[in-house]
Amino acid sequence: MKKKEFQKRLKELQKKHDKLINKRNKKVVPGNGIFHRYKRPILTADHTPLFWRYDLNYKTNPCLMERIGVNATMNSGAIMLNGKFYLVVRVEGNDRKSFFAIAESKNGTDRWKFWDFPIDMPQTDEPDVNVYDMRLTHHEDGWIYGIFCVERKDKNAPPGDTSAANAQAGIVRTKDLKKWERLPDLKHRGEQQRNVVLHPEFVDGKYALYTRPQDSFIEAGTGGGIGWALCDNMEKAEIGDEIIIDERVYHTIKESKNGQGAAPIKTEKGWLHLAHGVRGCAAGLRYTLYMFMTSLEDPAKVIARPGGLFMGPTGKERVGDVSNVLFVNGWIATEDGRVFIYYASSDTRMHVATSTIDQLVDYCLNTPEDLNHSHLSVKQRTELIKRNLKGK
Ligand code: M1P
Repeated sequence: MKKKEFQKRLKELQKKHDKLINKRNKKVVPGNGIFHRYKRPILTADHTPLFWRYDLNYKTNPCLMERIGVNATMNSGAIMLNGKFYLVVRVEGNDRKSFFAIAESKNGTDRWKFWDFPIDMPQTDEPDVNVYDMRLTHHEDGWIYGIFCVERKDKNAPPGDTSAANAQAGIVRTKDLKKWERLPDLKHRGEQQRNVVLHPEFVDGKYALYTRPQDSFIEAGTGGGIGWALCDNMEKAEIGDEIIIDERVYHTIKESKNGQGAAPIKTEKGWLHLAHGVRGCAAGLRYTLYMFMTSLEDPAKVIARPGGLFMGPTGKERVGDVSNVLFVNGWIATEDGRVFIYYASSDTRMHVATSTIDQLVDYCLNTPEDLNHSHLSVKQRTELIKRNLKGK
């Protein structure tokens, strides 16, 4: 390619990228009264800076090729700091390695921009092969903790098995999202651990963790359910028995497995929890989001279980690298009572949905529970229909 052509193509790429990252987003109305989706995804692989992907030097890249491609931007932790919205995005390169990068926005719904450099994650003695799905918790001890999945090859895999993996909970902390201190991985009694989330307050003077014990990398097996365990110290985090506070249940949206989404949000009526539930079907695993609420006095005690899914993949969200998946590991509650839910679709892109504390509390306290039988579901629905058609 001639230098002139190179420069022309670069200008075109830059123009297209600027246009994309400066697009405004629009609420999809009228919505379902519980939350609003938005028209556009907030982050896609194309939102990552051109200088992450292209070598912009004519001498070393005369064809202006993408040298290190990005495949997906997904499952992101979220936090508000000094009035700005931040996501710790799981960015996946074309090499299938995920890493974390910060994106920020002033209004939480559009014009998200990545910081120039991804997070340079400090390593433990046993280097991570892959890292993903960081949950951020601004703890009352003053630190912002990030707990994420660290994946390494399963040491016990038989020879020739190149896919068996072991998942553990990696831990970092920061004050400003810039300087990250790596702490030892969580020690626990089980085989594998994913979807670990730190509760924002001390409970009985201890740190409290939501866990997801599982027997193998994909299957929950005899494990599974959202667990709860206390821990003395985050610098050498170790837990004993995990009490299951939200179990898997036959013929529900969380039949195969489930996992806590982000740190719960404190309200006057209790802690709001957002989680993912998984069921198997002919198309593979289907991931949807659901909510529950726990007691202010005892955050491990579930006080409301709205039945069924809160949000499931629809339209374009249904298709991607791992189709039929919605996943969440970040949400932000603002001081004025708004809630920004950052969810990923099909392991490919990030979206936002907005709601309010009042709406989500109403949803949790007034949505009937799943009674686990069709005839009881019909009874619930018939009561609603009768109330609505009174007088007809
Ligand atoms: O591919 C869907 C999701 O699969 C896993 O979820 P879980 O921990 O519940 O098994 C995770 O790898 C998650 O990142 C991914 O989105």
